[in-house]
Amino acid sequence: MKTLFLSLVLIAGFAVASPPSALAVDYDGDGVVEDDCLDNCPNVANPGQLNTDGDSEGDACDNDDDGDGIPDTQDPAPLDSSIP
Ligand SMILES: [Ca+2]
Ligand SMILES: [Ca+2]
Ligand SMILES: [Ca+2]
Ligand SMILES: [Ca+2]
Repeated sequence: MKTLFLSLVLIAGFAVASPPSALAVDYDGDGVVEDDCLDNCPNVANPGQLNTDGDSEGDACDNDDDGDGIPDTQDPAPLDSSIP
């Protein structure tokens, strides 16, 4: 019986001592972890996380930075939605 108790204590102690299962991953190496969608461009290194239009994608991977519906490649002012 004492052995069983000791085993339970050891198991409980190990569970507490183990690191949290949620690993902080940073695939693009910009210092912003991808967990919980903290990195607004998980595949593009953008340490500043600049996001002009405030949507879910940072400027580094958003093909419409100002959110006016005109893609950056065709937008005369890609960072100003007031200029169509
Ligand atoms: Ca990252
Ligand atoms: Ca990133
Ligand atoms: Ca954006
Ligand atoms: Ca645009």
